[in-house]
Amino acid sequence: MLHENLKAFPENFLWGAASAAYQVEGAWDVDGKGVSNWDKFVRIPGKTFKGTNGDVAVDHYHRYKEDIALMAEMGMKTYRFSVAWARIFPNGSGEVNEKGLAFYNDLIDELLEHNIEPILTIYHWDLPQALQDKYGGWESREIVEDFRNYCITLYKAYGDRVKYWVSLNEQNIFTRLGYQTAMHPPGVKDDKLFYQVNHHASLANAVAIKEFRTYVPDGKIGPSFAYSPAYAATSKPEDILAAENAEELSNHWWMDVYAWGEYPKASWEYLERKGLAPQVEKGDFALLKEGKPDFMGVNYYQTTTFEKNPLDGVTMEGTFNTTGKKGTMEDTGIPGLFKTITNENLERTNWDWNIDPQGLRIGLRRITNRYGLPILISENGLGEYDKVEEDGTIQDGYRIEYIRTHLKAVQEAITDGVEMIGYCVWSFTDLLSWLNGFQKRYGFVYVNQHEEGEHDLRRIKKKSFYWYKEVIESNGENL
Ligand code: BGP
Repeated sequence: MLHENLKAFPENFLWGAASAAYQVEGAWDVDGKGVSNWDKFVRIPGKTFKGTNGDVAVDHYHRYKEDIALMAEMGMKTYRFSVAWARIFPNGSGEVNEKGLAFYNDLIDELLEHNIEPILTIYHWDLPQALQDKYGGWESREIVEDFRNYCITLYKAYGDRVKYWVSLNEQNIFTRLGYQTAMHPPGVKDDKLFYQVNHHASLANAVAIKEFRTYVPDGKIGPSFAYSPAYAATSKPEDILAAENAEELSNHWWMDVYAWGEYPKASWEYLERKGLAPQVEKGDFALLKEGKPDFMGVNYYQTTTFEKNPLDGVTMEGTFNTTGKKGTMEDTGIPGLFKTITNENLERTNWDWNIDPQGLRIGLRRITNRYGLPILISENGLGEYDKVEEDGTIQDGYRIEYIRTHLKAVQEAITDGVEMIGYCVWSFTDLLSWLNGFQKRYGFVYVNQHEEGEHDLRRIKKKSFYWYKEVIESNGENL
């Protein structure tokens, strides 16, 4: 529907930005931190763009006060950050590292002193390597107990001050890239294991939420799901079915479990026939049902368009664009179910990500209709090259346009009746992009950090910084 007048953003709307420990902190071996799976993975030649790693990242560990001062200057209402498990438990379990606990304590206090609501992500992909070595990390059900212990430690330490929590960040991405495409640690390609690993992660997510009710009864918690709503390439029924298959196997496979504690039917039947369905033990579904979140966290970047894929069609082997050379992304799919196809109606970034604000509105409505949960947009933003002009400014009008149109879509969704908690832009400062180095930038604040050459890590406010400041000040009135 076309709206003549849009509803205003809610009074207490959380305007913010997000980050993740590995991508900003640096200080990878400082103050007793243990080694994470990413600390190890990035050292394998050829895994990341030009061999970049998070050893220093943007040194937020040492510069968080400067960064939070900038957030306050911008008027940010919330900051979503993640805790590095290996800072709290260098070995994943066992003895607590007090210095690690102290770091996030100080960070949280600093945020609160500046009236910025902390949103704490418990797990944003950096697993203590010790657990990978001990029992294969997510490959073993043993991880559920270690994760429970880690969560309870965080709830006890920070639950008095942190009221918004994200359990797992993009479970669908870290399991798929870790175990289906081998692009993330531990770099495995094994479909059967992928579904099993994912099941363990779902159990861990449910345990995290269950324990949360005891330790932080007045808080809110939910997962952050990487939602790419599925479109059909044409109105041909076989393409519509392909898109349905994709929506179910790539999206509902996770969101149904979060919201209802159930796997979607047709996908379960399909995986069982293929011998790929996860092994489920007695009590698993009861536990999953107990882990109902307070909100659905949504990380939205783009929609994906699908068409029919024959039984001998393309697989998940296609190249992913991690170089920033437009047009290098290849189609992927699952034979007999679906394959991706370029959507000619959409513009793309230099990393071949579709730019589709309307897709966000569509996605928000789908979630609302299916699950009836409030939504926190825990990530949305534009990764692009930025250039420091001779006068020292960064004119990122393209980023302003991206965020403005997506915010407009959020407002349209609000007008449609979607209950929105807040909106976190990815990201506040520039940071390390897992596979794409430092050249793919997302921040409102430029950080002088590069793959090669000069990198004094100085912070420069981009044009978008001043723009977002005004958006926040006016509570989104002048988009
Ligand atoms: C999400 C992750 C973030 C962030 C973002 C941008 O999937 O949760 O950690 O990296 O995507 O992705 P990229 O860095 O690949 O451009």
